[in-house]
Amino acid sequence: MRIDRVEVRRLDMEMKEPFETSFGVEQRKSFLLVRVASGSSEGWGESVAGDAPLYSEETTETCAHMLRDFLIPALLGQEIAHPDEAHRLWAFVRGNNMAKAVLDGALWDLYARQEGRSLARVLGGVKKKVPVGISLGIEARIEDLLEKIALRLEQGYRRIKVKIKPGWDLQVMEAIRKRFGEIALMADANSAYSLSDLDRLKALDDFGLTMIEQPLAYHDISEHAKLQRELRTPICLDESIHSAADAQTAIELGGCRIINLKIGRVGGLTPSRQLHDLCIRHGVPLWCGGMLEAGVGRAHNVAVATLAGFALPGDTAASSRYWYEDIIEPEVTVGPDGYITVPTGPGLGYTPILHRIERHTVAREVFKA
Ligand code: OSB
Ligand code: MG
Repeated sequence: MRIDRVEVRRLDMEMKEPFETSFGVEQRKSFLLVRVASGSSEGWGESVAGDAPLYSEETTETCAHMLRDFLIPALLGQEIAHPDEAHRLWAFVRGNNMAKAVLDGALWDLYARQEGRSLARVLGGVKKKVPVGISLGIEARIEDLLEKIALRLEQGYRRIKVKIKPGWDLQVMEAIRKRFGEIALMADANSAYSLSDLDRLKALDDFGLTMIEQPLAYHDISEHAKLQRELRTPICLDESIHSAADAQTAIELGGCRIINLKIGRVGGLTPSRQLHDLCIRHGVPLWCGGMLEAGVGRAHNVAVATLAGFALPGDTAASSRYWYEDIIEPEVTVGPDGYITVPTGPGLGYTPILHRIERHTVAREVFKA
């Protein structure tokens, strides 16, 4: 496939409710939507960076810059047989994984559509449906969080993840266990702790969490290894893992027992598969993380979660949890059993709806070979 044309749109969408983590509150999402074209075929990708560098160094604006000035020029007019080959064209660009992942995702969708197969299939996915959990933000009062948990359990979500930070942790877990008993429960700290909080972190062991996600610094692996030796609760790394090589380091040092894979954070579906295969070899379970994606990004997450190593429910909740109206048809829905049925149509298997995309578009650029 020769890439003839790339369209980059910037969208701005309002979320149904604010989402608060230890690093900030989000209620709007500004992100990039990319459409690549080869002849009469096209493919779609979505960026996951935030407006500010709170989760990672990248932002929507740095992604736009990398795409415009480096990644798209390197790709346009090139003949590639498979999306993996695009990564060779981009090898000169250090880091900027979220920018690379937008184009990678669009190329994989395009490739799958040209093959007439679903993205899940061309990736090597083995599941027809994927289990889903939900990530719940910090609330003003514990009672508000408990009500949200009750609603989501009723809807079928198969595990509850709660955002924590010092002071919004032990009492919250205690209240959840008291009201809901032995539900599958985990906590995500987004780097809100340090090793000086060891006693507090050890106290979390009493709540039988399936894991604690990224308790320490966003760039750290070695202190997580020290902490893991002190905890019974498995540590899951999110922010610290940018590649299969990082995963290898973390596994060798004992910095985690579980890995949250986010396609954007590792630079796309090609590197996601490398990381996945490494985790399979080491027997380390993966699950698919989320970045509050709109439909295109969500569809990529559903596809990757069909790979065999994704052994735990992902943060791939239904479109309606985030959006008044998603930009794809059908929307992503979660059944009462807490599973998403993976679409079987070509490519993403969900159709981007142009007039809705248009309504949220605030800027648009087209690049031609
Ligand atoms: O740390 O997993 C995270 C959202 C934005 C940034 C980071 C994270 C999250 C979530 C929400 O936990 C996952 C989702 O529902 O998309
Ligand atoms: Mg996380």
